[in-house]
Amino acid sequence: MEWFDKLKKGLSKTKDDISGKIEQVFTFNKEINDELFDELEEVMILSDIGAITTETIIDRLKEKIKAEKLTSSEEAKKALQDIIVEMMGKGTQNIKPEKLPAVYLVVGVNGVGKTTSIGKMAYYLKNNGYSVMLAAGDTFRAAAIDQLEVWGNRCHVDVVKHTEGSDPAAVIYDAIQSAKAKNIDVLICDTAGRLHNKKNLMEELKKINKVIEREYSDAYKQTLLVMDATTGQNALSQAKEFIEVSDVNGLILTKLDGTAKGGVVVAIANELNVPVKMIGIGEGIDDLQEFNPEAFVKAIIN
Ligand SMILES: Nc1nc2c(ncn2[C@@H]2O[C@H](COP(=O)(O)OP(=O)(O)O)[C@@H](O)[C@H]2O)c(=O)[nH]1
Ligand SMILES: [Mg+2]
Repeated sequence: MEWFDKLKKGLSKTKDDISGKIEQVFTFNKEINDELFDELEEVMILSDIGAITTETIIDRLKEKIKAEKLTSSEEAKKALQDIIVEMMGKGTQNIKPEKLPAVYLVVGVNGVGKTTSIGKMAYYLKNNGYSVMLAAGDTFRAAAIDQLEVWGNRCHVDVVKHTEGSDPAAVIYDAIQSAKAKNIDVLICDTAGRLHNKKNLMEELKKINKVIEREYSDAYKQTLLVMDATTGQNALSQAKEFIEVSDVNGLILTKLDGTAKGGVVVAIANELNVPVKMIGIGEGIDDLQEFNPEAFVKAIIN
């Protein structure tokens, strides 16, 4: 299946809703007037684009309509598409390492899809010719370690683990030694997201980062934040908190198959200074896609 088709299929719920609604605004209002802007604003906010980004987009749309003397709503729709594409940036994003060896630290709150995404990332990277190893840095529950092992078996990659309740930084330490010994290209580290407060989480991540910097200073290091698209604007505020406390290099946006909204992707592009690298569009092993902003915009406005 072509990747564009797959993205479209994965976004089908998003498409029926956000895109269907945007389409309706432009079909019902043939002329450009206040009603069109009001309806557009409402649809965009309801689709998780959020008030701040919606306002920015509507303002730019009004300016563009004026500057280019657009008169039909069809032209306005095209202008809207251009504005959002410009906001999102061009070029396909992915998680291929810029140099080797690489170490990826995967962070995010509980339940967003970290462990599942790590499994899919391992599969994706292996398919692209990289050797991969996983580190079970979420030691909070035995089930979390088992879950990562299941993914390791599925992808035929080694998983370095300790027992439940052990120190995550020690797991990462061992995994780094093992990755070095086996000449692994990419080591992906799982982490817990269920620490009860921000201070604890910060301290744990700090400790892990210290180990990585000390033991693997030459490695290409990336901190990837996983966000659940179905939580809309909440995902955005969670992300802002993580970005405040750690250097996040990229975002993995999961569960885009599970939301009829999807506008949060646009809000992320406008409000966070971190690129979306990959998107999750299902629970299967190959349901993690490289992110192409332009294709995404075309899937929601056409
Ligand atoms: N539909 C769908 N479900 C997902 C996706 N990514 C993760 N999940 C599900 O979300 C749930 C939580 O995932 P998990 O990886 O355990 O989250 P973690 O706590 O962040 O490690 C699981 O049931 C996953 O199968 C996705 O892209 N689409
Ligand atoms: Mg997990």
